Amino acid sequence: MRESKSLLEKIKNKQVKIGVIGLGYVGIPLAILLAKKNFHVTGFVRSKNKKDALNKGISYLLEEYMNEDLKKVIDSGNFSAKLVSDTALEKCDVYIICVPTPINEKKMPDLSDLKKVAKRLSEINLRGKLVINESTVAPFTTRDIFGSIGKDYFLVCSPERIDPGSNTKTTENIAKVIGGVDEESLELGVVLYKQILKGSVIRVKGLEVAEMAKMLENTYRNVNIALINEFAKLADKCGIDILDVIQAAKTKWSYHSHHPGIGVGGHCIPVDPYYILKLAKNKGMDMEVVKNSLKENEEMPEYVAKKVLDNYKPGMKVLVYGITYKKNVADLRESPVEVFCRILHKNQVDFGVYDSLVSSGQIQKLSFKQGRLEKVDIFIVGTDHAALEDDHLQCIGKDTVVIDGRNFFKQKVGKKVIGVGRILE
Ligand code: SAJ
Repeated sequence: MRESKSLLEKIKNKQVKIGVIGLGYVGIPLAILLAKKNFHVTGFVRSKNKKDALNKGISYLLEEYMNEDLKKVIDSGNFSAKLVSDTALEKCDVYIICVPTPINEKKMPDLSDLKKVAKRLSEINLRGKLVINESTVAPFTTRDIFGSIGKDYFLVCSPERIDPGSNTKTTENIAKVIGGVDEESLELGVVLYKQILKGSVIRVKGLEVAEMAKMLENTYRNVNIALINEFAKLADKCGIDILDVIQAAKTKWSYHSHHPGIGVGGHCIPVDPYYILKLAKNKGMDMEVVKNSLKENEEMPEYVAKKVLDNYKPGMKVLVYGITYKKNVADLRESPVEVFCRILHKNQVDFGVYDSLVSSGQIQKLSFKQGRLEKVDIFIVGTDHAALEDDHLQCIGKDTVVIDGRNFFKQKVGKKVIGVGRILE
């Protein structure tokens, strides 16, 4: 019969050994936070290169600030990285799983990383230990994959809520939802998170409520972005400035504003709704609103590309400024701007790509040309990085047509600014 008292004591007096499995955008900030709060943390990764980089204080996440923090916790002796195959995994008392849950080319959930972790954990004695799933999954997945991998252990689901690129919404200060397979598991998880989070820790009834809450949060965002994209298309047809409309609508207490743009990227918002669609299908139900919203957002790169084609003539100089999925973030995953560039390529548009957060090697790896900050005939905003404020001055002349995929420009620049749901001329 399992008992949670000794583990609870060890968590309270920070004697537990914590294993964070999966060191990426979620795992690294979490491991650093735990180590900063004087927990003993081992980060477990699959690749030797990542392990060695982490132990040298290189977070390989491109966000510089992470490296300093990493070096500090390594020097403190509270953090080190090991291979997930290392026997050190068996010495942990708490496992926090932060591996990716992407979709495959058929837009179906890919749970292979989670299943590999479950298999690895099933090889060790989990008695009296706590397993926490932070990876984003649909309801019933945590139970299906981690519910029977050993005897007499505790199981919790607390979906990550990272906001990459934000220095206000950090791992430490966001509210965190947590559900347990039973009361004892939940209590252990709540006590642990309360030791490290300044934000509130929200107990919910069971693993599935926590899983579905995460699905709802991100599907809500996808649907609302789709709604404003659809309104922007209508605004284009009506000659109404969508930003004026949003400013006006924002004065209503129940309106939560989103902005139209070239598309929806990242490893959360365009991905997570496919997980809930799969569950709905398994339950014999279609979710038309969710399906149509995904489609609406996925069509935005094409919608903006058409604006380029309407203004492009062979021989023109064209620059795509910014190719990552979101402003001030160096991540290319699911970037709609990459999709947009492929469409330009397919239509024989000759263009260069410039993104101060992306190396020319990465741009060439995408088989695009490295662009330069110079006067061009067509200047396209793919990602509205902060540097655009200054960089655009080197690129936009009086005859430059600007295709503003992020509605960055609030005043007319160049010959005219063609936005998404607005035109400045
Ligand atoms: N986007 C729009 N219009 C909007 C908001 C976003 O087109 O009004 C686009 C962005 O350019 C980007 C994509 O959608 O391509 C996703 O944007 P995001 O701000 O949601 O960026 P993420 O993926 O970093 O979202 C994260 C998510 N965090 C987690 O999943 C844990 C998301 O849930 C958060 O809502 C979001 O941060 C946030 O709040 O900033």
